[in-house]
Amino acid sequence: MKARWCLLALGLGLGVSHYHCRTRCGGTSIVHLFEWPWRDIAEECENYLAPNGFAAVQISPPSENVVVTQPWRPWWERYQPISYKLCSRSGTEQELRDMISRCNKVGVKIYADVVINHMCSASAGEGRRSTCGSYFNAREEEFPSVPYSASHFNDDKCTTASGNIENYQDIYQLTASAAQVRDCRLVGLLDLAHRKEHVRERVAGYMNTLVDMGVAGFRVDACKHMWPEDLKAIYGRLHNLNTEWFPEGSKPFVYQEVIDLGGEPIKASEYSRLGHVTEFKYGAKLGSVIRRWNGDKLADLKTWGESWGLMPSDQALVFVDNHDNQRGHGAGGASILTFWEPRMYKMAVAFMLAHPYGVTRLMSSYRWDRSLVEGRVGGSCQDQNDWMGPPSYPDGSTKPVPINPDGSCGEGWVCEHRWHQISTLDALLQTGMPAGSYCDVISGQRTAAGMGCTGKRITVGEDGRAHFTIKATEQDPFVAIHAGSKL
Ligand code: AAO
Repeated sequence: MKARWCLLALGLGLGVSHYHCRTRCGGTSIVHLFEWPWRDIAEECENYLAPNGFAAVQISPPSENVVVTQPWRPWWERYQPISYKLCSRSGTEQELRDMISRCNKVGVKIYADVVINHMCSASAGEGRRSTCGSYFNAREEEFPSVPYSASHFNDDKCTTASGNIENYQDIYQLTASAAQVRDCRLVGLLDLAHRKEHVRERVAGYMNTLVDMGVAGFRVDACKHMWPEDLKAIYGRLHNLNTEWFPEGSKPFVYQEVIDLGGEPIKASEYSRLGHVTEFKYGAKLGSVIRRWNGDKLADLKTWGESWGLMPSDQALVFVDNHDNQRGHGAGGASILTFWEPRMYKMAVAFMLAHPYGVTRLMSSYRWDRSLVEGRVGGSCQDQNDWMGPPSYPDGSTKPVPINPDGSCGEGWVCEHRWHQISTLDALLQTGMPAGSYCDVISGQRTAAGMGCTGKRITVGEDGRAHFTIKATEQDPFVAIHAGSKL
């Protein structure tokens, strides 16, 4: 039966400007410019993101971190804070401030990835091996630049022998397990005691410094490892957004990293009353469908959404992959699609951007010299180089992001957000409609005489296919034709 309607959408998702955006509020998607220098982000906001309708950039942690040299300057050193001073591999405080204002000026918001659950590793030693040169003593839990001292950590609360999280799954000792995940050290990282007034004050102070600089929201790292009531107390202290760029009374947009793929006592739903939450099932399930695993078919995606066991759409922050699971860290499993499999990846991202579920976030990566070996789990493989940092100079400082004449990025930066299949739909697609010329009812309408069209004309060939070009920047990145719009 020939279709009577054909609707095609290329949306770049949602904009967000409120604490907890519950309705579609214009604008477009977030892009995580992973490890980008602040100077390059400012350029990208002005030259590409604003013109192409992106709403926001997620930036890598801006706080001072420990400098790790074994392995050599891994990306993950940025998840080991030493203080809340704002100098990092991405640049100085002044460069950060300049980037935030230049991006805000062109309508691209900045969301900062904030690491507030912990400080550096307990085995990070002592000294000034840090991105601002601040002194610290991990063994004694001394961070004078904040200041934090041993009494500000959870050592007294953690009951595991190692002091580390030893078991996520311990569903039967619900309270003990939850406590373990929240009061013990995540992979050996010194766990802050957020029930303490001093810690709440320091953490909120750090986040408010960023808000006052013009940041519009936060990706809050490792929320699963903090008690919801402690986070509520901290969020409650956050300033309203800077009125130089945002309406009076605007609240920071908060999205919380909680890995909940089921099977553990701590649930993402415990955090959704505080802000958006990462929906890790999204990428895992979509990857499985696009790979056609488990007999899944693309057509099944027509029911995509909460009926697939995903959290309510207005609570969800979604992505095809993130900086962890594109390199086997965190969670999501083998079905996760990444830039290493471009054809399927583009399909997944285009679907995510066109589908109305959740607040969407694009990953923008750099390439590294993968070294895949047999993993601990049979059949799985592990990347021995999953630690490798961004394109850098011998001194460890991050290289700029060069833009090639064709709009792609050079020097090992992948820039999936610049892939034209992601920013522009330019394809010959099956419409299922009878051959003929149709008026696109989104961009226009048939003229009174019926032969003209005030909008786009779509020509459907004998095989039912038609060529569509939809740029992400179009006001309404949709095309719709139906039997009645045939010219
Ligand atoms: C580095 C070294 C460590 C060293 C440490 C201290 O790699 O060997 O001990 O320094 O010296 C990043 C890196 C870490 C790095 C860390 C600090 O990924 O490798 O450690 O910086 O430099 C958990 C957390 C989650 C976290 C994830 C990586 O819940 O929040 O681990 N992600 C965030 C950031 C991440 C960062 C940190 C937190 C720390 O995005 O970049 O770490 O700031 C289960 C649990 C998950 C748990 C995973 C992994 O997942 O559910 O909550 O994530 O295990 O531990 C299936 C299951 C799924 C399970 C998964 C894996 O998929 O369904 O539930 O298997 O087992």
